[in-house]
Parts: sequence; C-alpha cells; structure tokens
Amino acid sequence: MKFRVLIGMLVVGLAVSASVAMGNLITDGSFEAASITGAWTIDGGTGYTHAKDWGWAHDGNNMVGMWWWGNIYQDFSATAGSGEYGASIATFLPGEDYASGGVYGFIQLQWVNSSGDWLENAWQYSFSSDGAAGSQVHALNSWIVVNTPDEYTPHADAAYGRIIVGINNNGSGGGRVYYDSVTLNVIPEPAAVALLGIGGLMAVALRRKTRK
Ligand SMILES: [Ca+2]
Repeated sequence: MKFRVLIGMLVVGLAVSASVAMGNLITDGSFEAASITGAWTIDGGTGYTHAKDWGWAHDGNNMVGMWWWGNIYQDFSATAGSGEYGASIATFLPGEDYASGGVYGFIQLQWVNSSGDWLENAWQYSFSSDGAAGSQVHALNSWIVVNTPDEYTPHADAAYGRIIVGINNNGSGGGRVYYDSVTLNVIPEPAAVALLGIGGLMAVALRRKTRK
C-alpha cells in the first residue's frame, strides 16, 4: 500500500514537472565564464566588453556591454512546431554613457532552418533612453528585466532557435547598453506531457501486475 502511494506521488510529480518550464536552455547566460566566446558568438560590431567585477552585474560578477553596433547570439535546439518558448533578459543603460540619439539595444528570439537561413523573429524588443527608432524608454542606472510577453512555438520549418542581444543605431548618437541574466525556457507540448503521464501509469500497472 505504501509502495502504491509512493508510485502515485511519483506519477503526479512527473506530470507536474513536465508541465512547467524546463531549466534555462542558454549556456552562460549570466556571462560568468572566463570568456563568453565558448557559449556565445560575437557577430560583428565595433565595440563590446566582457565586464568583470565592475560591482554592478545583475547576477554574479560579470556581464556584457556594447556600443555603436553589434550583437552576440546563441543557438538552442528546438523542434519545428513543438513546445512553447519564453525568454528573460536583464538590461542596463549606464548613466554616464547611455544609448541615445538613435542608438538602442535590441533583443530577438529567432527561428532558423536547417540551412542556417533566418525564418522569422518570434519576438523582438528594443530599448533606449529616449525611445529611438520606436524603442521602449528605459530608466538609467537600473537593471530592467525584459520578459517575453507570450510564449512562442518554433516555426514549422525551424531546425533550431537563436537568441540575440545587441545594439544598433540609425547613424547618429552614441552610448552603451549592458546585458546579464539571459534565460530561455521551454514548456513541452501537451502531447509530450500526456505521454509522460501515460508512461507513469503504465509503470504503475506493470508494477501491480508483477506484484500479483
Ligand atoms: Ca552575470
């Protein structure tokens, strides 16, 4: 009897854990590694810094900063048409040199096909001190965590996903943006959750059968 209760709890536990978001799919999303180039790809740009021990990282000791234009990105595995993805990124505009006058930070969640071709931006967000290029206005000298407003299912032709944080400008202005605490979570398909539940029930049935 006690054993059955235990199995029952296990099944419930499995179902619950499967219906909530899995752990962060981003490697070194907090930029704490000695070098960011192990996990992240630096894509062009004229200025970027791996800021270590500056005393104001969002988590841990390190973060990344960039100026003028450029971005870093990281790919993550995804299955076409399956699962729902959500992201969270900490952003910072430094008071002594903040993005303004046409310069803005941007974040994108993209789907890419097996040829490496961009398919679509599932989500994009931009921010600056003055609303440049339609960006959201962020306060200075304070970490502002940006969350996806929704969850996104991979494009029908997607082979993988890509998360990008960067800086852009419209040809004038200046300033910097910083990023830290990049997280990306996936909520499995309801079908996958149901399968896990069925698997658990089958395990219980099998166990009962073998005990008879
Ligand atoms: Ca950090």
